[in-house]
Amino acid sequence: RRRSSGPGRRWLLTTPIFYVNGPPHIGHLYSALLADALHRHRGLLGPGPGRLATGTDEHGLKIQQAAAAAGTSPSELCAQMSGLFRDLFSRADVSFTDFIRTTEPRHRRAVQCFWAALQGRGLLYKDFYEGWYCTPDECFLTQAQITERPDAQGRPCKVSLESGHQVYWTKEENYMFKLSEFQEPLRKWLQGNRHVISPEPFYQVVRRWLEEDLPDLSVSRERSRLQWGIPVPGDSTQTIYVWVDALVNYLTVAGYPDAHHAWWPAAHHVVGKDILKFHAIYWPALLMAVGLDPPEQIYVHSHWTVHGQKMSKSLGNVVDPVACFKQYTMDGFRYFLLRQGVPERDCDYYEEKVIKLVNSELADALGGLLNRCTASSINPNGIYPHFSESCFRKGSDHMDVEASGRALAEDYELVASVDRLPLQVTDYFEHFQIYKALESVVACVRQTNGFFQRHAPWKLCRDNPAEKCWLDTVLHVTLECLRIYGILLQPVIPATADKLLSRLAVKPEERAFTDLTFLPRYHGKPCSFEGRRLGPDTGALFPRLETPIRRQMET
Ligand code: ME8
Repeated sequence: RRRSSGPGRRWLLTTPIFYVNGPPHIGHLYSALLADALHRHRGLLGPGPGRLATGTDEHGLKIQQAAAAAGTSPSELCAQMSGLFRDLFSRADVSFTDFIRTTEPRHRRAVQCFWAALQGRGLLYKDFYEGWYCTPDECFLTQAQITERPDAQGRPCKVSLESGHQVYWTKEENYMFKLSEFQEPLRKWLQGNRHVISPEPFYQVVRRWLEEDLPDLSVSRERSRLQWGIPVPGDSTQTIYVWVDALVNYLTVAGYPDAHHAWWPAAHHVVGKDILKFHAIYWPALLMAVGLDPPEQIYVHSHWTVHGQKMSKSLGNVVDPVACFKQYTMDGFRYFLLRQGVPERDCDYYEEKVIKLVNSELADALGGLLNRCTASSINPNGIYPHFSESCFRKGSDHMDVEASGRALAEDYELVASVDRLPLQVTDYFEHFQIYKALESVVACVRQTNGFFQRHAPWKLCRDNPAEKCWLDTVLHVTLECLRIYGILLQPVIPATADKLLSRLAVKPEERAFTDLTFLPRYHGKPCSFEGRRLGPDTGALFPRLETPIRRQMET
């Protein structure tokens, strides 16, 4: 039922393009990491072709005002801030294949062509428009969408119900897009594509929106008020609305207007819930309007809060991702965000939670397991030892411990769990439940630690042939488990997974989905790892992080 994977399937994964009115925070990083993990995971399933596009949204009143407040020009502010986003994503190992800035000539051309296509189809008209305008949200609001609240000086002022930002009564001549004509086509599209928006609760939200009236959409602003944007072709008094400009970025990165056919509509957009309406209503309608298909998939995620409060610059509680990388390492922080972030609901961030999670799952459970089966005391030759079928007998006599060697029922359960794991993980990724994929990997890691503990290989004597045979088998099974976890964790913690796989001597060309056959010897197939020398020991897989309390006591 998912069209995003499978051999030869194309995908164009995208993140929102981010406003450059401030530096990036962990919310922006989260969007990018979700898209990156999906992109990397699909790369494991087959080489693509796939693309991952991200970038910055640089036009609009918000940016114009931010530049004025900072005493700089919009283009300087944009260049500086866009650079921060690009650096952050490069540093965070986001494997983007394109980074778009809406101030680039290729984008200006795409937007103007798109506009001409709308106009050519008779879907734009000019009209006087008046209403409450919210600059931070860059949109007009109806009476029902605003409320009155005192400002900092206690004076009453009108604010947006949804965002709380102040609104102003604005009257101007605008181009209008005949959005209302697309209410029915949008409903049909949603009905025919029940999985196009996930998670499911967001699909329902959009369906409900479409039950209400869908008024035409103002798609330009007077140039006298907004100069920082793309001019309407043939009308120098108007600037194209920043949201039309922004949404078209997805076509720009697909090669519009000349070369997008190979990539459109294979677009899979990752977006925050705050911009769902733009992506699930306006964007599909605009695409239909120019004769293009809506995107194949819209993945929606919720927000990060800090100690229960929404992250915002005015509250001063914005979490700086670069500081987090320093404190928790890059993979540690990637792991935390993707393991703890649940797209359906807002998630709370606090430092102790990061440290606890990363220490327990990456340093102790995964790192500890690797340590245990590669330690020179237990694996003195530093190899991937042989697996003995007679020690770990399979078949009808599984439960017959006496007759079938030393394996126990729980050991077969472990094998069954790890056998199932790759498909389970893939299914979770395809359903945008990366946190569940990680949960299932961790459950297996813990099961493997249990297996190791249960058989206490450190108590076995290498000089006794029967015990050595079993010892080798326990090590072989454990290493096989780790090989599977390493491959499956690549999309989330690429550097740590590389370290793990390199330690296991898994070659770069042996790390794809097709290499996920677990414990081939148990399944009667040859194993190319048996007898292989392990890779060099480069120290602990994951450093234990210090808790703030301990750090405090030390200073
Ligand atoms: O809306 N938690 O840009 P933007 C999680 N330029 N994600 C968060 C977040 C938080 N606290 N805060 C922001 C725009 N995000 C437009 C988009 S797309 C054609 C144009 C993420 O800089 C989330 O994905 O305000 C949200 O949708 C996006 O950043 C908005 O970034």
